[in-house]
Amino acid sequence: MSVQFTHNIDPARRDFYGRIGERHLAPLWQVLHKLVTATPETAIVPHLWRYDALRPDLLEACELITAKEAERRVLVLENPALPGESRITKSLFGGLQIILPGEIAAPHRHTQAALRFVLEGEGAYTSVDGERTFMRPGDFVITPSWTWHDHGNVGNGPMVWLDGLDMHMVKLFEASFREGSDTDLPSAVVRPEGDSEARYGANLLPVDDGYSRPTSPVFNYRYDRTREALVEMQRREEWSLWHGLKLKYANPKTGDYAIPTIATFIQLLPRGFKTAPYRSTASTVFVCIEGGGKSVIGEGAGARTFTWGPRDIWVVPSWTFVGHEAGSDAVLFSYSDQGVQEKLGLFREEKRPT
Ligand code: 1HN
Repeated sequence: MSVQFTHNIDPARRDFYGRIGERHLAPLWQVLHKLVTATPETAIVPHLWRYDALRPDLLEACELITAKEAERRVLVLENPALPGESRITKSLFGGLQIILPGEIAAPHRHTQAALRFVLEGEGAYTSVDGERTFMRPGDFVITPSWTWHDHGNVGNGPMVWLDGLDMHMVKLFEASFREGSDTDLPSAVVRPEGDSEARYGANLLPVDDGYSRPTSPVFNYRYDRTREALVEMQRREEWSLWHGLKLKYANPKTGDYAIPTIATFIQLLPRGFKTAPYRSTASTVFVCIEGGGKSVIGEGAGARTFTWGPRDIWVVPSWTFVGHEAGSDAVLFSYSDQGVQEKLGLFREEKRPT
């Protein structure tokens, strides 16, 4: 049966929407195409944080608040399109944490999983479930969901790292729990430093270990080993047109991403290399650890070009083309929600021919 309208239907419709609204009902047809878009519509914008420009702010924060009072002295990297939401992408948190010599960040645990990517300094440790790891620039360190963790700086200078958390996924699912401790003391050391790396980081796996977390049991992927692998592979001069030489940080027990909710990668772009335009549904945070270059993000008149060097951080939104060009041999760390999207069958990518 087809309906023919012979008069102006709009007032009747508005009246109807008003009446059903009182009963918490709404017409889908008014919002369908905002909800189900033909292609991804991103709420975030590309942005670059230059480390040298924000380092004074980190140091000033140290004059204004102690690590103890702050619990974690972190400056949040806020996507400019989403101020006040503590989002670097729609699903992920990014922030820079600074800890001074003699300070500790007391033990706590939460269901949000965290990564640390070390930018500056040495002499600070992170402890996870009673094992410490001392961190150095370029190290990728994991705090799995619901594990006790604390940090301490026993070195001589400030130490800074990037914190990445799956916070907004946990928020979406309304699955956040946290617990603090009532002491200001570091957590007890119950396993020797290097224990996890020895058991799980040497292409060997213990039998009968009872380890059942979905997160990698290796909790520090040290940069000296990562870099050695990249340098060795570079000799073969085999490059992905879209990624250069790119590797994912893997959980040795499962082959999955090291953190189930946050995909992490390391990537080498040799001097002069220019990647072909690439886009995916995973908004991605990039960090330069070595070298320098530029990234072109977007297309046509709206394209942005970011020039980056060591410790700079930038974000590429979902379904936005990006091409990188290395001015010198460059190493990039990156993190995104790609692994979650893959598991849900949502991940898509497009590789432009060159
Ligand atoms: C957190 O627990 C840490 O443990 C760092 O170092 C950053 C950002 C939001 C929520 C919890 C840490 C964090 C955080």
